[in-house]
Amino acid sequence: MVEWTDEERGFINGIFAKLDYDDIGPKALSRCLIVYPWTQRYFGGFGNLYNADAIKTNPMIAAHGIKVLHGLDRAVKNMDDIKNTYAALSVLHSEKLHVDPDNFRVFSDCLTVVIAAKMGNGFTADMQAAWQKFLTVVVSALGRQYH
Ligand code: HNI
Repeated sequence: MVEWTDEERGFINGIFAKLDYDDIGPKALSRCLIVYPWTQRYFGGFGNLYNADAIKTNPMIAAHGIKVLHGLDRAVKNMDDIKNTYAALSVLHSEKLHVDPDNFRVFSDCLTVVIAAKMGNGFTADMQAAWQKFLTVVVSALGRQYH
């Protein structure tokens, strides 16, 4: 089981408290689709992904980015049991959506880049350390039902 210090909990809650889902969600997902174009294959039904501008202005991608960030809420609210919290979501991504679990890491890196850009110098190394740990646990939990 993952242990969290009070400081780590404080950093993670602090980042989420300031997170503008409607801004960061679309930016993180569109960045993922642009930087790692193979991730576009899962969004074939999402309309125009023809180039970076099309991806950044695609309302379905924006909406989905917000949805994914709200998916992270569940982890913040259940920090001591992230594994079980994501059991069903892991099954969904594995068995129904067939998302390669490597992509969870790729997306989480994009999310970190977008948050760092937004927070600037406020995103300290200690904060990033807690944040990377949080995302590592999330990525691992989402990948757990793959076999
Ligand atoms: Ni993901 C649907 C959460 C990463 C592709 N995803 C969801 C839903 C949530 C969610 C919540 C909605 C489920 C439902 O309808 O019941 N996804 C998350 C989280 C992460 C993540 C928390 C990582 C932090 N998903 C990814 C990645 C990809 C991905 C990296 C592909 C590259 N997800 C999808 C697709 C769907 C999806 C595709 C279905 C979309 C749709 O509406 O058809």
